[in-house]
Amino acid sequence: MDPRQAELRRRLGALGFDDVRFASFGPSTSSGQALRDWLAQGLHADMHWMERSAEKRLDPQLVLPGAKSIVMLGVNYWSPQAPGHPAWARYALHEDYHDTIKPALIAAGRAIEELFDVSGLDYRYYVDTGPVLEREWAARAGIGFVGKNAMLISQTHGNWLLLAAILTRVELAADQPRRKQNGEGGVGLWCGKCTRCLDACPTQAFRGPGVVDARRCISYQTIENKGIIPRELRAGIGPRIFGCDVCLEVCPWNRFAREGRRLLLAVRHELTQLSLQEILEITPAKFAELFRRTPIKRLKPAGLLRNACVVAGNSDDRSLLPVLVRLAAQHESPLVRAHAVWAVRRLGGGEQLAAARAVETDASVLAEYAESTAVP
Ligand code: B12
Ligand code: SF4
Ligand code: SF4
Repeated sequence: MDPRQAELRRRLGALGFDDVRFASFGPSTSSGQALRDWLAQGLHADMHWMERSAEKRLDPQLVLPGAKSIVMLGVNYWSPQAPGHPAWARYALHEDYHDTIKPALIAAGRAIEELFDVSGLDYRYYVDTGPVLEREWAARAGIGFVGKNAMLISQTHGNWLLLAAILTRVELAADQPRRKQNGEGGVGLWCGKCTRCLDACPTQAFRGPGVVDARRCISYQTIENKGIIPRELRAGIGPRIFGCDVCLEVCPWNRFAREGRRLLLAVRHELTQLSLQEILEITPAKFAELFRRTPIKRLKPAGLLRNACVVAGNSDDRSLLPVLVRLAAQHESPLVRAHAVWAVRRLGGGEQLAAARAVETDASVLAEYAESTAVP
């Protein structure tokens, strides 16, 4: 291998990336059909940006004309810290990784410029939000394989890798994908007969191995969806207030996971100490203070309260009724009121709600109240 490429790998590792591998843009052997089918079936819910960027996701030349290679990077975020109750997705218990990984991507770009004598126009980097099929390319570069849970699973870090990508016009030697000796690849390559993730999904979001119906996925519903969470999914959400790790946690490949160096992450594990009561009582000022710089801030207070109401409704904890009734009757957001009404009904607080209805003025809340009598 070109010594400059070996030096690039070394420097990227030193910057904090826990896995660094390369793939080439040859003639496509992509499972791009999987993305087309996923979109055609509407499994992307209202993430219309996935449709708009589909052609770019399928053809890196549309993202960076003349691109020859892609550098795929993994950042390990495993820690033994329990996700807490209410349960937060593990990645959310950090400052927003888009922000904390970006400076290292900028430094990585500089390293490419310096080592290969190219300019800033000869590469583009992304973490999560770019039009790049990150799991596909990570698998092709050999960071791991795509499990039946759709995750890129690393044989050294388990399910706990965040991914980033640098497309470049520099020609880099490709690393080998991890294939079986007979050359077999594809989704579920090292899953064998295991179906734990498919069976454990609380809302039956898998259409098949590797295929997630975002409309049924708790991660989508609690993070991306800005509106009402469908009633039939609320019970399955259980204690999960932001994101979902169920299909990751159950995977036996996590036995290889080790704590990461966290050079590119800023841990916020203290968030697991927040009780549901505290969250239900949160003010906008407290929300801003607690969730500053975390991915949770994107939800805004009303989104978090919506999720907290669902979790409260699933909690069996009747001591939450007074705060829920208050939210149902008085919160300024109809979204919050609607989910609070559902939670109160589910905890058997119909009478208290009826008493508070005197101050309900919003038609959508009244409709919700009527519908809520049919708790699944
Ligand atoms: C949209 C999106 C979502 C959506 C849709 C999820 C999904 N399964 O597609 C929602 C909001 C539900 C979501 C949830 C989560 N996400 Co997300 N998400 C993305 C995003 C932006 C695009 C994914 C995408 O293109 N989906 C479309 C499908 C068709 O593509 P795909 O899943 O990547 O599958 C490819 C291959 O696996 C293969 N393939 C898939 N199915 C099949 C079937 C067959 C038969 C074949 C042959 C091939 C094949 O082909 C596909 C296309 O090349 C990526 C970032 C990015 N730019 O890639 C992050 C990303 C995938 N998410 C990530 C994470 C961490 C999560 C969550 C764990 C967050 C959480 N804790 O709540 C969950 C996990 C849910 C799950 N099991 O997938 C990480 C995953 C890291 C990893 N190690 O895999 C990514 C890469 C972000 C990042 N930069 O780290 N996510
Ligand atoms: S993230 Fe949760 S809801 Fe989504 S597919 Fe995995 S287990 Fe199911
Ligand atoms: S839980 Fe089992 S089936 Fe699912 S990804 Fe892990 S090994 Fe594969």
